[in-house]
Amino acid sequence: MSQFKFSVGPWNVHTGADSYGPATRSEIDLETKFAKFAELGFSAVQFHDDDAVPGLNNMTEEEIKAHARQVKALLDKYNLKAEFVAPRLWMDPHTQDGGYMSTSQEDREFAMWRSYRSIDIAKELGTDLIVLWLAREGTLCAESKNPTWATRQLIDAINKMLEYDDQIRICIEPKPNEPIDRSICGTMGHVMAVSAATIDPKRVGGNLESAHAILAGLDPANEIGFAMAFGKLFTVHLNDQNSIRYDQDKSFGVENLRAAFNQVKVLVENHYGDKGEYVGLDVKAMRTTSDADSYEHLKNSLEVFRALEEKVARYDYDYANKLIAARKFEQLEMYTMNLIMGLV
Ligand code: XUL
Ligand code: MN
Repeated sequence: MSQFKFSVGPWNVHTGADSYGPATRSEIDLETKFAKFAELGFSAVQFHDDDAVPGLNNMTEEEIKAHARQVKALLDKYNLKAEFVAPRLWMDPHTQDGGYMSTSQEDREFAMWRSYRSIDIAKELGTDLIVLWLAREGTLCAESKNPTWATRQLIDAINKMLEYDDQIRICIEPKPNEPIDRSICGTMGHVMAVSAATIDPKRVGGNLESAHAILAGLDPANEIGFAMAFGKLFTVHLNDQNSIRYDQDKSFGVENLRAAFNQVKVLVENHYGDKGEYVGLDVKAMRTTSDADSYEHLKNSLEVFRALEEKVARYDYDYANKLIAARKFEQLEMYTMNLIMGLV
């Protein structure tokens, strides 16, 4: 049994299409995904605004809320909660050059409209958390944006969301690149600085995704620990990533088990989950996976997380602290390796 509650998004069960080829698996409807998420042991679902309310651009505010209420009823049916809603500011023609930092005022207004609607949807789904994955908030052409102006645009946009609703919490999911070339807010350090500059810093935190930290050349466990030092790790997206390549969203721990162990260890040591935080997975099945195995990567990630949780529970802190005091780091390293390998 795990001490944590887990969450996952509908996009984590997908058709396998990538930039170079078509779908390799069939579409699965939302209710079927909910049923399977519950069966696998997930407690909550993460949403983009249009995962919850498809086609919201062409709906009135009341129609959007009414549709969100139907999704809430479906969640209730499977005893699932909604964890967060994230405005999808990267698929629409209006977000070609980003949202809050777009060079077009009309597009910036569209980004705010989607953000306000995401807050409305979140409230109907019973969550106070908005995630901002800043997909295109940066530059494709370095000279196209003044980074100082762009950073202030982000702070202003967040302030407007905080003013729109006095309960909502905003959680930035930083990523250093992809699909844009250079992000404006690419790491957890950036997120903490932006948070501090808003009108209500305690309502603005971060979502650390393992793969995004690795893409930035940083250690995911240290990024988690950094945000937790400020009490601002509102959620996590655990997964894995083979070095600095395209964003892979591999199953948790499959590339670097020691780094995965240290992510679980830092979460446990700092009482992640005590304020109701979920352990979110943001993992994708391989393109070669069959329809029948559409959920295997979720099962595998949960299994790896729980196995590492057991390893952390068995971690001999007295022994480790003695080694640390004597600066016997070779022995400390090997103790950790032996624990992970199942040799102690
Ligand atoms: C993209 C990514 C997104 C966000 C949600 O890299 O991680 O799926 O987690 O918008
Ligand atoms: Mn993510």
